Amino acid sequence: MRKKGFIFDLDGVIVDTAKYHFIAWRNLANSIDIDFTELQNEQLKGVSRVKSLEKILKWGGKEISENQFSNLMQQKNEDYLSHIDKMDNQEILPDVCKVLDFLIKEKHGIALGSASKNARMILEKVNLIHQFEVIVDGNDVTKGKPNPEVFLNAAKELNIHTNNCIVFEDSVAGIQAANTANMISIGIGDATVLHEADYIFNDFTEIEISFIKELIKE
Ligand code: B16
Ligand code: MG
Repeated sequence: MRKKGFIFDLDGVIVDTAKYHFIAWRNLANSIDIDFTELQNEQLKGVSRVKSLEKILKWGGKEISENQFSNLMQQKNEDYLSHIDKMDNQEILPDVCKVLDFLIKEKHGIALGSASKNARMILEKVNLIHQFEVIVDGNDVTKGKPNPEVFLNAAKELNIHTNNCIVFEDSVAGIQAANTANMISIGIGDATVLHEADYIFNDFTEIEISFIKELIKE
């Protein structure tokens, strides 16, 4: 059996921080008289902080100075971090640890591949930081998903060929990034949204260890 590399996205795969992003982006948008809906929040999944604010300003038809832009970015992140600060391991999504523990026991490579610049802090909060051999996050890349940079860097650091890497992702941009990187893509979420993925599950409770064993055999 060849060692495989399993790369996990963070937000929406390991924890549901999308709800905190939503509150913080809505507060920020409303503070500059822009409406912000849950549907719009969906479109920000996997998208970097800068690109997210650019989209919100475009939706609201607003143009602002560079200085205001960086102040708003900071405002949003401070609001978001006030929620992150209260997180603990109860927020790890169901059965994520079942899969992680199995992969660690079988000695496969485990990496995080997230667009978030707060990824390390969140992993610490939920007490999973030591489970990850490699962490590549928003601080380590120059191009966001759907560019495959984050996953390619993770594979490189794991020292495992891209063909032997498997990505768990909840965003369309992330699935496209994994596919472009020639990795197996596993969508976590709505099948109609994530139809480009090689496999799709609603959540980790649907992923049997027998499925993982089959993947490892390939
Ligand atoms: P931050 P992921 C992404 O994380 C989120 O899905 C996305 O909504 C967020 O804007 C992005 O991280 C940046 O996050 O503001 O914490 O740097 O899904 O790639 O783990
Ligand atoms: Mg995500």
